[in-house]
Amino acid sequence: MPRLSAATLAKVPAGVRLPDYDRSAVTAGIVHLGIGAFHRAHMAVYVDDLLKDNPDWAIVGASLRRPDTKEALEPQDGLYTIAIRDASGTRPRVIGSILKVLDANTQREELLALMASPQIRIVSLTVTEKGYCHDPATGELDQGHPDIAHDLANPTAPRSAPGMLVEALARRKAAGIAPFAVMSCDNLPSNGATVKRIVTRFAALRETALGAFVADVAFPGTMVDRIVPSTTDADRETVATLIGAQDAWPIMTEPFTQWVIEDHFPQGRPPFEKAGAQMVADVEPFERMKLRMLNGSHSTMAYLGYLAGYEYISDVMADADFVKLIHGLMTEEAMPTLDMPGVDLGAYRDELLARFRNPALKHRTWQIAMDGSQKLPQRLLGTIRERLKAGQPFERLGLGVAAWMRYVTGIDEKGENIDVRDPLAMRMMAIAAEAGDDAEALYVGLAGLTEVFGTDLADNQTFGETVATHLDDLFEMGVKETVAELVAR
Ligand code: CS2
Repeated sequence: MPRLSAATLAKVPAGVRLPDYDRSAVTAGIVHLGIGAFHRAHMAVYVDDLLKDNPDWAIVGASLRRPDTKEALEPQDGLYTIAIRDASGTRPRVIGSILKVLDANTQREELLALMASPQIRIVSLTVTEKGYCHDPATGELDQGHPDIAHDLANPTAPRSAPGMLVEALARRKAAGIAPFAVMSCDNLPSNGATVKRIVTRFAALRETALGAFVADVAFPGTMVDRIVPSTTDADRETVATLIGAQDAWPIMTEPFTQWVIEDHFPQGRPPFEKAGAQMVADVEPFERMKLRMLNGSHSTMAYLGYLAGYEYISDVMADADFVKLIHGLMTEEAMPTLDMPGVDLGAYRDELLARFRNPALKHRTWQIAMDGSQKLPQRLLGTIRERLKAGQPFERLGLGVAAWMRYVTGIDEKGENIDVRDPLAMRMMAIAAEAGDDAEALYVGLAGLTEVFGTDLADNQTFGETVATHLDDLFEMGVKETVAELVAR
């Protein structure tokens, strides 16, 4: 079977949607840092919808860590398939909006030169939570981060996302070229304002005047949503059969997609709204809703579900006790903290539950469990803080936190090792080893991670009692019993 590429595109069976524009006639207006599966299922698809009428907004992608996406897409001329899955089947579409992928490690100069050129008016990012080198509890730049130390010592050869952005902006400043807008598409709270604070701080550490320059750059906030499980070899075979060509890295996703964007692009932007994005003046309420409802549920299901032996989110959703727990978490604990005029939160919740049930999606609990130390603050802890302040209970959210603590011990209920992926994994496992089977000691050790819990939660007695009691139950009764007991109350 031939490899998907510009030359083989004509052989893709009729019925598979292909780029509806001349790819040789479009030019890049966007550089995207962190060209992973999420970007390729989300923003790149919106841009693909728009290129026919807006040919100067194509994307050049860059990977800051591994060159694997470049290696997969280069022989395919940047073309790849998204496969949209639900109970009714798998529908492929070929995307052409990514013109080229650069590896920041080996092509740093080419990437920085492009970012500094006037044709690039937006630099967007999906570098995951940890890619911003910040303290998740405070949202401030982590000045002790090794990549930040490296980039401050070598500002013209940066390796972190903040370092890349600031070096490109410094070059624009020196050349008298207006700055690009920086658009984070990661699941951070107030992602625009947070990333602006981090990047401006980094710039100021380089040079005061550069800090002032970056303080005036536009950092529009976004709420992004589409569930994107990692691709498996079985997925590659399915896609090859559907499109009649080999695609080294197709992207599997769900029908649902949402993008809410703060409309702040001084150098212009593609008409994202024509592709279905919502352009708003303030994106924060949407982000908060999504992080607390979708991602808070996801993380809770990931830790409890993994420990209960459920491989996929759809397996978790087949357990009536877990469904009750998640329904309650959203309805009783998250929804009352949200102020969303004009949005039917009950309908939003029901749609989320239906998406979680999608049997074709095969979204691993283990995948969502990754990097919990970077995710917990905005997904569960912010909601808990508000409930604490209002004197309201948060049993289900507290169980989610306890399940994370149980998970990061690295040993499951059968005594088998868990492959815990997290920047703090080593520290957390050392804390767990020290605590042994003492739930209270484990709670105290982990709650002492101030970059996750700040100092307020660790000192809060109600928080401590709620989480430590659930943690004790998880050890004593196991996950399924603990969930059953809580939802029966
Ligand atoms: C998930 C998200 O992996 C995770 O942590 O919760 O990636 C989730 O699928 C997306 O935010 C959905 O938009």
